Amino acid sequence: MKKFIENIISRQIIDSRGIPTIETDIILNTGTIGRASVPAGASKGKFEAYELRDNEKNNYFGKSVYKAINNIEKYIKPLLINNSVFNQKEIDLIMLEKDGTKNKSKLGANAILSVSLAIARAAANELHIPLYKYLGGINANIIPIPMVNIINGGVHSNNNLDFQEYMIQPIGSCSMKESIKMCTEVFQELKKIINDRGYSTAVGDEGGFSANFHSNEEVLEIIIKSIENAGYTTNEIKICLDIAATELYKDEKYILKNENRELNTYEMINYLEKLIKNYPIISIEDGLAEEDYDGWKIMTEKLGDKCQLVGDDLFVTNFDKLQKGIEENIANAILIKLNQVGTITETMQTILLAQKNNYRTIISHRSGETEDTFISDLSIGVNSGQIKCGSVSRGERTAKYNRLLRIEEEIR
Ligand code: 2PG
Ligand code: MG
Repeated sequence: MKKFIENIISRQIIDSRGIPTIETDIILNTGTIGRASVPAGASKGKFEAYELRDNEKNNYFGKSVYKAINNIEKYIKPLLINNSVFNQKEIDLIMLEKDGTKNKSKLGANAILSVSLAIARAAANELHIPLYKYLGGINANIIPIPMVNIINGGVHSNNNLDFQEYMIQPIGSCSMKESIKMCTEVFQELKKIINDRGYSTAVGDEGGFSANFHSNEEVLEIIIKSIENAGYTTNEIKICLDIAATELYKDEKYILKNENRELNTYEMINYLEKLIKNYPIISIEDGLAEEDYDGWKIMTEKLGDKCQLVGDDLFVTNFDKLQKGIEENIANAILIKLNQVGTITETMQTILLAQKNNYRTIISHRSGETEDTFISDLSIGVNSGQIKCGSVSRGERTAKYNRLLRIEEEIR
């Protein structure tokens, strides 16, 4: 019996920040359903695929997504009905051609992505295999090492921290089960320290603590203390930062409010170098702004062999941007976000390009998330090696970790 797409239903749901987003159901003639939803960023790269919102003042402050949903109903659905659900590439291409723009601004990357992901899920469900296996086949078996966010700053919190994310990575762990144990224990110890200092234990958008601290260094000291209090060493658990430097960059200067300093590119690189030297930091994401391209070259030359340098806003999961970065020796790792590019096909092409060129890959959530755990399966499906999906608190983040725990049980 031919298995084809019989219906597509999209709806508006809310994300973890209480902002509307799209959820799409793909319904097959066999009765099988594939469902997926789309996350949203706060610190967005300039060249991300276009997120279509209604911009009607009286509708969720302009944030509703009914136009994008209407685009699915009116333009995408008629083209996909009766197609085989196993034609992921063709389906993604049909949507790209219908959109016709470079950044998916006509139909909306959020509209396109919700369909693209739901198609993959429907296909996996139809075959009665888990999503990671559908995406990666028998080769999908590497459990990623997580970067677990424990302190939020930047635009993910209203505290005073310049850096957006302070994360820990349990490099001494051999399994997801162990990674979760290690990071959760550190998280609890961190909470005690923060509480003892009389700071707020409230959490930010990605579930990390969101208090006001005296300096970036104070945060790093506290993290080390909580690693030790939990009974681990900084050989087993390292620190990763997402500076999200584009947000700090004004008139060719990096404004560090917390430090009361303004740094030029060279000074910023020196500052990061000093941090790497003094603290067990092994990964820095967006250490410089996306437009500071020459700075990135210098930073990679200076720090590239000491530290993982991750391009997020810099590459926006874009194949051509990564290709250029590889040719010019910029960064040595890429953050992968499905909604920066807008289809699963393009996302996987970018991942493959990175892997072929020895750039490390980190599959990532967004600061505005849903309960969808697609990225957990994707990280294993493509053997990304690393994943960043927030703290060990807040349900939309723990959903991803809990999914990874279940997958680990299946493939070990
Ligand atoms: C980032 C992401 C996810 P946002 O900068 O890496 O942590 O944040 O989704 O706000 O872009
Ligand atoms: Mg980032």
